Parts: sequence; structure tokens; C-alpha cells
Amino acid sequence: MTRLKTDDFKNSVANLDAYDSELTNKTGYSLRGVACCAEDVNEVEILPLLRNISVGVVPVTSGKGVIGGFCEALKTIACHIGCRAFVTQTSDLSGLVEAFEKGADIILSADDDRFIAFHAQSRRTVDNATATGKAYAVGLDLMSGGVKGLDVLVIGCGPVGRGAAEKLIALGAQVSVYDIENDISNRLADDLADSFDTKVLTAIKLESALTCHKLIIDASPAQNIIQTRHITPDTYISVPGVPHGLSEEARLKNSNRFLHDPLQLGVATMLAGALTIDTKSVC
Ligand code: 2YJ
Repeated sequence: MTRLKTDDFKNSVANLDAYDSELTNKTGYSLRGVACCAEDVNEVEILPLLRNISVGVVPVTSGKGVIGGFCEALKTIACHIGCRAFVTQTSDLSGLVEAFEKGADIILSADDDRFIAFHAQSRRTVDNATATGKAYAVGLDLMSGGVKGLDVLVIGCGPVGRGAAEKLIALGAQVSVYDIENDISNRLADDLADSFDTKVLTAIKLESALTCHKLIIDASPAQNIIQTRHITPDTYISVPGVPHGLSEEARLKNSNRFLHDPLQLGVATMLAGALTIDTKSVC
């Protein structure tokens, strides 16, 4: 699992208005809009709820410790989509107590293995990996004009790839999964086929899978696996993985049909997901 570094998110979170313009150009929706689509909630209906809640961000010092600016970045994203948010002055369990004492409705907190949003009133937890996968699947759907009935390749079969594949199937895509470990892709394909009563293909060779897919989710941490030869004018790539897997030339060639950020879509979708208790209606 990739551990984010301050440089991964510092610049893009510092300018969320520019981020929103670019996302809107590509998908037709702002950050909050894509998050609402990912959670199948109506943005107009959820807006008053977002404005009414307070998000407490709690630093975690265990394991590899605090990442400089990480909690502030989460606060900035929460505020950008309309919430009130604060970072606790204390960390770990003391921070959790502080967050509740200061009236937080949702806690955001991450250690080295998990990153969760916890909605106190409903006891609902939303995992960043699942929310991120879902958000990028919806981002691909919006950016490409729809995945229904089309072949989509998911690279990386960890929790983010699983979240993406589940959403793609729900959107009507024909999903193929690839992982550097064949056993892992076979297991995910079998699980998805059982859960959704659908056929999910396993790609054995990445090169041929990339050559025959124009719709791609890259949920792996591998670098430089997607090259210019894999990019056609109809190729759309949505990348929840950090770092992204495109070579610099491939990214430039694909820049208008490429979705990637270090935190934003995942965090916004976690918050929308934590609030969807009473608000389900189609976006
Ligand atoms: O509070 C802090 O600043 C740190 N404890 C944050 C740690 C962030 N955790 C990670 O980057 C892990 N790799 C988990 C991320 C899960 C994303 N799906």
C-alpha cells in the first residue's frame, strides 16, 4: 500500500478551484458532483447536510507517524465541498476525544493501513480504498461518455481495484481484471462473478490487455506500465493509484482523457458516503 508523501498532495490540494475547473471540463461535474454521483445521491439534496456537519480530522502518530500537511489537506478538501472542518490539536485517542468534545459529526483519520471516515450518529464507516475505487469508476464513466456495455480493464486487484470493479459492474461495464499476481486477479474475478452474477474476465498478460482496452482504471502503484503505444484517441484512463502508471509521454498524449489526483476524489466520496443515510436518490 502506498504511503502518501507531502509532495504528492501539497500543490494540487492548495488550488482546489483550478482542480474543480479541470475536473468539470473532463467529467461535467465538480469534485462534490462526482462524489455525489459515486454515492448515487443528489447534490442539491446533500448540500444542506454537508453545510450542517462538522468534520474532525484526527492525526495518527502510530506506525510511520504523521505525514506533514496530510490532516490539513483533508480539512481543506472537506471545507471545499461545503463542510465545516477542523484538525484536532491532539492526536490518536486524545484527538478522537477532542474531536467529539468539539462536536464533530464525522471523524477522518488514517494510520498506515486504513483511512476511514466515521459517522458518529449512524455508526457508519467508509473506507478510503472503496470510496476511491468507486469515485474513479464513476469518473471514467462520466469522462468517457458512459461505460455501459463496454469493456473496461481494471489494473490492480487490491481494495481500490475491487471498489472500482464493483462500481463498473453496477454501471453495466464488462470488466476484466489484471494483477501482477495471477492468484489475486483470479480471486477477485471469482468473487465479483459470484456477488454480481456476471462474467468477469481475468487478463493474464498486461501488454495484450492494454492493447485491446480503451477504457482503463489503474489502481496499482506501479510506475511506467502505460506507454504511448497504448494510447489511442479513444483511450480514457482513470487512475486512483499513487503514483500513476503512465510514462510522462503517455500522460501528455492522454492528458485530456486522464483522471488522477492524490486525495480529492476519495476524500470527497468518503464524506458523501458517510452522509447518505437518509438521502439516497439518483444524481
Ligand atoms: O495522521 C497522519 O498524518 C498519518 N497517520 C497519515 C497516514 C496516511 N496513510 C497512508 O498513506 C496509508 N498508506 C493508508 C492510505 C490508505 C489509502 N487507501
